[in-house]
Amino acid sequence: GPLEEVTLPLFFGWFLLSSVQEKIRCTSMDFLKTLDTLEAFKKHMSDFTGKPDKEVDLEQYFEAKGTLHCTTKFCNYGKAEGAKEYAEKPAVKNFYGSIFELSLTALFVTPRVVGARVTLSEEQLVLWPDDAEKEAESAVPTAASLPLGSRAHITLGCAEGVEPVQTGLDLLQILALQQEGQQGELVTEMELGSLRYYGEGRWLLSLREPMCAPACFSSFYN
Ligand code: 2AM
Repeated sequence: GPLEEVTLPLFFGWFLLSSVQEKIRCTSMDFLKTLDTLEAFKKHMSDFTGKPDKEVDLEQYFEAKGTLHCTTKFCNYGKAEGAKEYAEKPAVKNFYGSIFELSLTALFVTPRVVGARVTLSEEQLVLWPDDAEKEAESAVPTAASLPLGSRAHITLGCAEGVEPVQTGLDLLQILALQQEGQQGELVTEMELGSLRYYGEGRWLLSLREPMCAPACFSSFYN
């Protein structure tokens, strides 16, 4: 027959329903707008521009990348390690097409990306690959010692020339600093929550009220 082999997707993940996508994009834009006006941010602007006195417009700096989603397993059409094993997991088959409520607990900005941290529930962790954090070891040496699901995030935008895979790595880097006992510099209490600076252009806003985002567990082919 024509379909001798089932092709694996580019990736599996939770795809946010369109109603909530707009809300999150707005919240993220508002956050960037506010961050841009803070004296504390201006003080560290060269993290983004590479030059001391150059201004940056954060709303223009990042480019949105397609439908908002939280990747569980990047399969690269079967070329990625463990792709087939993941696709064959009973939980992946059973929950395929199901709606989940993701909890967004923080927003973060670096000179490379802007993203939202997703805190996964016990049930959602069943769909999380065991080695997702470990795979980031070359970029974040202590990543494997972070709790399962630490890498879970939604990429909201990337700086020019930056690939979205960077968002999870930058999140892990901040969480690794926290694990080492660096709590960051508390910059300000914003309406959305507390903003901390972790150096080298890394900003994390812990949300006072997590944002709830309904999302469909599915896969993406291009
Ligand atoms: P993201 O999950 O951080 O947005 C297609 O490229 C999707 O798969 C993107 O959403 C991207 O990043 C994610 N992705 C790309 N390469 C990856 C990798 N090596 N590991 C994990 N996720 C990856």
